[in-house]
Amino acid sequence: QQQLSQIAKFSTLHPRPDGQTYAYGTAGFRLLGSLLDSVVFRVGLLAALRSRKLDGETIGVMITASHNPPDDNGVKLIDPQGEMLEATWEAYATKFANAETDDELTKEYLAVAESLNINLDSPANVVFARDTRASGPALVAALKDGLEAAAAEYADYRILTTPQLHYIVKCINTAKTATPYGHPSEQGYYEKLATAFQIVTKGKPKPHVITVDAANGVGGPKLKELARHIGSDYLDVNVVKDEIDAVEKLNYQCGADFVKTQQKLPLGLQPAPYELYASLDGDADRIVFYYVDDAKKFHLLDGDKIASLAAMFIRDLIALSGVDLQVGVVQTAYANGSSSKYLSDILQVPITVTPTGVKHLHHASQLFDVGVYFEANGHGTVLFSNSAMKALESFEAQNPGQQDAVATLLSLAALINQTVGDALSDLLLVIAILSHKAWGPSEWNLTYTDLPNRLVRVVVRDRTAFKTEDAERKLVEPKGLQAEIDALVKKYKSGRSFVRASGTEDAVRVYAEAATRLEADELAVKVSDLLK
Ligand code: NG1
Repeated sequence: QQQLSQIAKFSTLHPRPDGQTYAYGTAGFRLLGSLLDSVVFRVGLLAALRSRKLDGETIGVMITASHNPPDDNGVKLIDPQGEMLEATWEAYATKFANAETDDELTKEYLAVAESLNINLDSPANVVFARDTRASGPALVAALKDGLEAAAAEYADYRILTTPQLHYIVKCINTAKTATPYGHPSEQGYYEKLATAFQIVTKGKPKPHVITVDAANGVGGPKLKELARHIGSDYLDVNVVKDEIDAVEKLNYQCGADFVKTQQKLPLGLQPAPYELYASLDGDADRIVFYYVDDAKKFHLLDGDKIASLAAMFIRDLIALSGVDLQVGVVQTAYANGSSSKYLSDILQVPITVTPTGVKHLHHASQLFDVGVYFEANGHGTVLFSNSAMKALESFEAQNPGQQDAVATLLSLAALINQTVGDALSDLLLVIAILSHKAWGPSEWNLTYTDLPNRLVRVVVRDRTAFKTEDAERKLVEPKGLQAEIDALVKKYKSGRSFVRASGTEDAVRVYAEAATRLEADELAVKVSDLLK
């Protein structure tokens, strides 16, 4: 009862803006930072309930708007194993955020507690962090009010990348198990990754210096710290776009999203030919790579290229090791057709296609012994199942080749963030693989050639009218539209196109690919015209 009156009291300090409706989507809540105060307060309440429901396991709350513009912000919850919030709880989050009055909010709170048999006197534990946005500190204050109102214990990890907080959540919740994930601190994260990188690349030539565009976000200082732990005997990283104090520059004409969607270099970058470059997004959970050739032509190495590289390397290591494990890849409809062909025809690894949103990819990749998942935009990771880890740890190698391969696989599992896509960990993974293969970016790029493609954002009257099936590759509604798209696609060599409603913006996305740039552009325009 005391908790409920505290919630009602604190809630008056965080009023919900009139006329605003909120939805917990694939990226949590995300909109203008100035509209999020009440939402973040209420997320604090929900995080406390979630922890109580899970016997006091620690829940994470990350305040970030990732690749979005500087004035935006967002908030998302992290489940105990470092995974995204369980889908059924997204609906509670949305309900809490939209409760009209303080009274309605306490009623919702009680209703969730009662319907899920949650004891409100049991312990609740929450950890949180934020990115570098100007609206962050005020939102943290709102979150603390929510946690205090709900009588939760909490720890403020201050400024972190999103994947660092996922790592810490998993570390805390596995600390007392037989397989602790690591030390639950930022320091522990650097040490774990640095040690794994040193082991994986031991005896290989030192990689060329890599230049990383940190989108003027949190990834900049964190990458420098990580590189310091790795040591310049192993790796030289040149971090650019690292002005975190110039808040208006966050993600502005730089960063992973800009480079991937514009298919061009970050503003002002003057790359040397055939050297490797990378761009992070604003909270460092995504990465894309690129280089220019002699003619200064830009070549993008996106999430599909990372997935293919990782799948190839791990598949070969598994074959060398003699351990009976299957590697599989999870993609979305946005994966370039050439990458899927390369994976299935050349590498002969199984592919699963899921709807957009990393939680879908993450779950699907848990079904493989080793599941590689990446969205084309560079968000992804590689998951080693518990049984794969046990098989590797207990394997008795018959020769040094097998022993080496098993040791490398085990170090890769430590190097790769097992909770969520992590730009810093993925960066090290790619560098380690390239150094094993003695490849530069152009050799990596040669594995397959992307089909030219175009992604178009179309604003429509009602995006909810667009319903899909078959992992978003076919429209079922509006009726008849898919047949019209199919008829257009048929006219193009290697043509493929699909339409789906965005989960993060009020728009519909049209994707098209075809044998030539001209045809891909034309197909995208023609399909977009069908929507008008
Ligand atoms: P939507 O807006 O649903 O297309 C976008 C990205 C996703 C994912 C989410 C979450 C594309 C085409 N879509 O989703 O891959 O990253 O944002 O941030 O890149």
